[in-house]
Amino acid sequence: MLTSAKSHINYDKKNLDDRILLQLYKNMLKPRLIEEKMLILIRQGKVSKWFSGIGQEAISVGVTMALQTNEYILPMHRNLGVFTTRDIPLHRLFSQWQGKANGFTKGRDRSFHFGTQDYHIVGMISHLGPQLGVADGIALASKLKNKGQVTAVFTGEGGTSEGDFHEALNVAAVWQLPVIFCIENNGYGLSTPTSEQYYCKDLADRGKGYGIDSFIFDGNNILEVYGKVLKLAESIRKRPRPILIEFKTFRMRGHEEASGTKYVPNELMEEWEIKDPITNYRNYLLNLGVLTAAKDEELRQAFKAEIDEALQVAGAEEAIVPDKSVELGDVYKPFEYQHIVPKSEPENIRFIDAISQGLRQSMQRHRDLVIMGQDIAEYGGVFKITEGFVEEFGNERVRNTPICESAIVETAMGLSIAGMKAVVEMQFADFVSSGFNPIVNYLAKSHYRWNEKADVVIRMPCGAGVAAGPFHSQTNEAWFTKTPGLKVVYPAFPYDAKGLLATAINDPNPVMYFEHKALYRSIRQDVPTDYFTIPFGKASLLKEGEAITIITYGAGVHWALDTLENNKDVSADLIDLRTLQPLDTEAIYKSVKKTGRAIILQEDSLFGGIASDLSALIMENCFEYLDAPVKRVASMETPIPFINQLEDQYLAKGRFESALRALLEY
Ligand SMILES: Cc1ncc(C[n+]2csc(CCOP(=O)(O)OP(=O)(O)O)c2C)c(N)n1
Repeated sequence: MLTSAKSHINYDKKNLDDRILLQLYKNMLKPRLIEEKMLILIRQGKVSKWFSGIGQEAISVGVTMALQTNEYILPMHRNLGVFTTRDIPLHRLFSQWQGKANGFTKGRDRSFHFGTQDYHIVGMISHLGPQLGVADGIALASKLKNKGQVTAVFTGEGGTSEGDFHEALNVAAVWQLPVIFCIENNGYGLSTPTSEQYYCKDLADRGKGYGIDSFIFDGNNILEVYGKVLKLAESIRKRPRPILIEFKTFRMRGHEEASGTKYVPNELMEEWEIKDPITNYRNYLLNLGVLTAAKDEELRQAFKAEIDEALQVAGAEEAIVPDKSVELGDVYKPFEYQHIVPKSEPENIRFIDAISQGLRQSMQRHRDLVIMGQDIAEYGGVFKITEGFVEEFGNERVRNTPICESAIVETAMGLSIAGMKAVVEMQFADFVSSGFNPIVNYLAKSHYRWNEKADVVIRMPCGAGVAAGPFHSQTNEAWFTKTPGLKVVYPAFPYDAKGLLATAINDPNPVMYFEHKALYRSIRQDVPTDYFTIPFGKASLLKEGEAITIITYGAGVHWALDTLENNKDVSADLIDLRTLQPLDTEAIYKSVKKTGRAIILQEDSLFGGIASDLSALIMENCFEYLDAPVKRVASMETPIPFINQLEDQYLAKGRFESALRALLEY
């Protein structure tokens, strides 16, 4: 039995009662004992990876106990104490770590990479930083709905070097969001010491640069962590604003169990060993008389029994049997499309007006919809699509953002987690590269990983033909069609643009909505003035013919129409795909089986584009019907040049007619 000794941490219990004092102890002891068991299981090969939080328990436990149970926490890989303090049944945690179905990811993601709405916990993705911006979104929802709730989000000191950290802090400051940013400074990021990670004295100093109040707390002192965070949380609930806390602590084991700590000087280990948050607190409670050695032993035995029992439950659970349809069925959240037919008279409007009208009507319909983007509020956006929106919907729902695509995509995800909807306007589709990581790794994979929707539409003003050069002309849909979990919409006409945008906003899955800039003011159509929807995954057959199938989308549709206008003798089916994910393969195969010839026109450069996959699909599914090889026509394998004559040469448009003729003559 352990006995009492001196405490090396200065505790001050202030007015905390014995019940809380003891609860804090129990909540730290439980994850410690789980971890000790885990170390044995790892040696036995029963758990694959383990990121130890031994020595850092006071931070997870103190912060979690300072929050209310319906306030969101976004923990990292060393925050087991967050999960156990929220009382998640241990057998479910063990199932999660063993990749079993009773875990939280059905064996699809490991360790702490999961969230659970039941416990208001949103777990990390491996990339570390993105959840900082997600916390902004959850906090924004709390603020917009006057919920008076705070959100706590964790990062290691290593993660503070990522752009996400800086973007998230800045957004939280500019919008005064109730977020508690918790840095666990444990001395090392994998093998990298703090001296190679940042140059300022304390990471808390970063708060000043963003106009955020910041604090340094002893991360090994449970009473300091709990007491101070409790006070701050109370204050933030009343007056929403972000704060930054740097918790000083130390990582007592390797980055992960297999990697060891050879690079850590012994003196450091020894220095921190005596500051162990549990041993010291135990001694403090023993001296105080709140805990006795016998009671402590009793607690330990009870936890060990609970752990063993839970391990048995998880161990007895059957291993997952792979089933393709189950896996494919969880990539997207099921969406019951509601077909809404327009009733009003049409009006002849431009492509851009249709998008603006569609967005406005969705804002009217969905009170929980927030749109965010650079210069979209009073200025109306660089293309003026949101002109007049602030007057109608107010600045809370039509939000100008700082220039930080990643944090805004993450904020949109946070809004979705908190039950709202978001549309993000990329100023130009090209700039999505600065928000690429959260789109392809966070939004796209959420439903598959932990059953959480990403109710976000990203508007992508894209495309060439406006002599705008390499960074304002790209059509980068192939960056996204490649990624399971995203839907990709690419209308070519005002009617489709309006109806598909309405559907994109209704759909709870992440949708990349491409709107071609060259069509904005050049294409007009009669479009009903009231709200209507168009289903995804239905191509439109714009022309019917016998000799060849032309498949295209976006500006390519208009290039093909012009070409057919100038080649009246060509009898072609012209398919406008309208959505690339889901893809209407049925319409493609039906037409190709009829004509026996297929040509695919794509504005993007050739290699790795959607045309290549369409070609492969046609070969695989219609080979016996083909009278000629499938032809892809795309733009040159260069970046998009600026000046007109170079841009014209680059674009597929100029090569389409000859390719069409050649294929017909094959
Ligand atoms: C974007 C990205 N880069 C690198 C890694 C590999 N990696 C995982 S954790 C880690 C160290 C993180 O250090 P820190 O943020 O201080 O947290 P700690 O592990 O010390 O708790 C690294 C380099 C990663 N997961 N994601």
